[in-house]
Amino acid sequence: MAAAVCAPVRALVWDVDGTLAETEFDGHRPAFNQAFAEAGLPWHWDEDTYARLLATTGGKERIAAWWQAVDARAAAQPASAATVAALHARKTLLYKARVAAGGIALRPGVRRLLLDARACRVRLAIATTTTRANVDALLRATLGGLAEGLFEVVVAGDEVPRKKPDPQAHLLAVARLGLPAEQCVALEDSAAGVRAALAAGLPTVALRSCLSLVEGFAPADQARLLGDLDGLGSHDQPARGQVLGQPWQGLVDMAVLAAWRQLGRGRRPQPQPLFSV
Ligand code: XBP
Ligand code: MG
Repeated sequence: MAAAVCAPVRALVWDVDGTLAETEFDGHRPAFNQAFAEAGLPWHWDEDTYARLLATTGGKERIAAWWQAVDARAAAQPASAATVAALHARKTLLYKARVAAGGIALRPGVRRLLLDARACRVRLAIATTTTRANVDALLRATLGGLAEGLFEVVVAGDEVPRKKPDPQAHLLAVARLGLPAEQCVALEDSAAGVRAALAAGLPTVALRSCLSLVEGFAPADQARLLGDLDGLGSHDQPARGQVLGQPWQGLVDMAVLAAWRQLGRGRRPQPQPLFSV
């Protein structure tokens, strides 16, 4: 594809969990549970519980919020932060091993769109609340050698003081790209991710995941989305949903994203200022 066709979009800013791959319920959740079991804790997060807990973004924050809910007195002890950190470190190792063993695949169409973006010289970035080591493990396991240098900018985990739905991760990704937010497109699956990307001023396409099917989006956020789809689509299963409020189905590629950007120019989300680093 000629780069000029994609000109209105100069970068894609990808979320990881739920967007690149369905990692939450069969990747992160069992890793948390195994870390709890190994530590002798009677904690177990079933899918419904985990779906609720995902409202707290970040694994350490999620463990701390759970502990606070089940035993506020113990969670308030000075040693609790170290316990959370140790549980989370173990969980990260378990998650990476699960991913390296091939337990998680990219969502349909992700590889195709990454390759299309590269062919169009559209730059690639990541803005995620997950730990950086998890991102590297997922990219290595699913993309192999192609992962090398594919994403020019990766903002992950604790690199920003406040995680999604705060826009800091997206704002930092865009600042590192050195591009105006309106020349990028964010791809997100969760309510928190959509809220964050829109608040950073990024035209945003929601790719609904297992999580967003459960939680949905706030109507005010949904109304500001460029697209709200069930995925990127594949040749045997086109994506379905809405684009700029109209029903749409097809394959999401760079030409399609660029055309949506042209059409959606009047609906630009307003960015918030970047925190000082
Ligand atoms: C999703 C998250 C992450 C993972 C756990 O991130 O909220 O916290 O559930 O990762 P995103 P860590 O959708 O932004 O990729 O345990 O490494 O924090
Ligand atoms: Mg996500």
